[in-house]
Amino acid sequence: MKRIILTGAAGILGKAMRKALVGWADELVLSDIVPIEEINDGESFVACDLGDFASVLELVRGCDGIIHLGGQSVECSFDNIMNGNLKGTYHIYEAARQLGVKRIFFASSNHVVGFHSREDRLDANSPMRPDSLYGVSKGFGELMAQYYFDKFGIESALVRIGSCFAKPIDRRMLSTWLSESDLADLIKKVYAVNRLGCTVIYGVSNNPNSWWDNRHANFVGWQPKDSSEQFEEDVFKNDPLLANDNPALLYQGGFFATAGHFEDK
Ligand code: NAI
Ligand code: 15L
Repeated sequence: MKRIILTGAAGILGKAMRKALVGWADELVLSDIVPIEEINDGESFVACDLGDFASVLELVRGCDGIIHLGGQSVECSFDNIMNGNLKGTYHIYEAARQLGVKRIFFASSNHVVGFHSREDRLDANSPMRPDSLYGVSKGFGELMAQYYFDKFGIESALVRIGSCFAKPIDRRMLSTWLSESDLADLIKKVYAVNRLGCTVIYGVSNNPNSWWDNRHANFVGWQPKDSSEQFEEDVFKNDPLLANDNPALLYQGGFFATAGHFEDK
């Protein structure tokens, strides 16, 4: 791989992917709205607010691919979501079109489908049922990607990441956990496959009780290796059972689905 941009490089997943992708690209161009002080060999840094098109255009110039992790990553005020996720995703795709970038890894979220019941088994054809304004913004990003594929041929992996952390910390995450190593492997597969199209992929490890079926994306060749099973005992010990009638238990998005609307200040 040549020159690849990593947006959101100062965030949780950005930091993890910097480590996991060492040596994979000729140059990993780190970008974030907050500064990153320590830059390693094979990396460079460009500060950029995704909400500012001129900055995004400069960021994307001369790159061969984009791993788009940047933006608002949980529920927040609409203004924040609009800047980082609505404008930000549009700016990434429009810059890619103007500058001829052909493939984007888009960090979507399970919260696009968070209002589905935990009884449902979902695949790429399941309807979006966002559980938050944040989830709506990720659905918007997926539609943006589909539009830029259909009209301009820009390929995307729409990766509905479950819960990507060092380890699952609650009972829900036993179903939704994605290991950092499986995520890094998915990024590599997305850039290695001959033809990607515009493909929804659930970003989830090989957990025993997953709600998501990735068979439609088998052609990408990604086989997650990790499983939340090894963490079950710890999670059961540390995360008390919620009452059966707690609505957060009904929905895949958990408390994203039950929390009230975030008030703009
Ligand atoms: P994070 O909040 O730690 O990182 C997001 C980064 O984006 C931050 O460093 C932040 O400074 C940057 N950012 C925010 N607004 C920006 C703007 N306007 N311009 C430029 N940069 C901006 O989030 P995390 O956990 O690393 O997630 C990365 C991506 O993956 C996010 O898009 C998130 O929605 C998505 N995701 C993550 C999941 C997880 O389990 N960690 C689950 C599902 C989706
Ligand atoms: C997300 O989309 C968030 O970015 C992350 O912080 C977690 O809350 C994750 O979903 C989750 O559902 O566990």
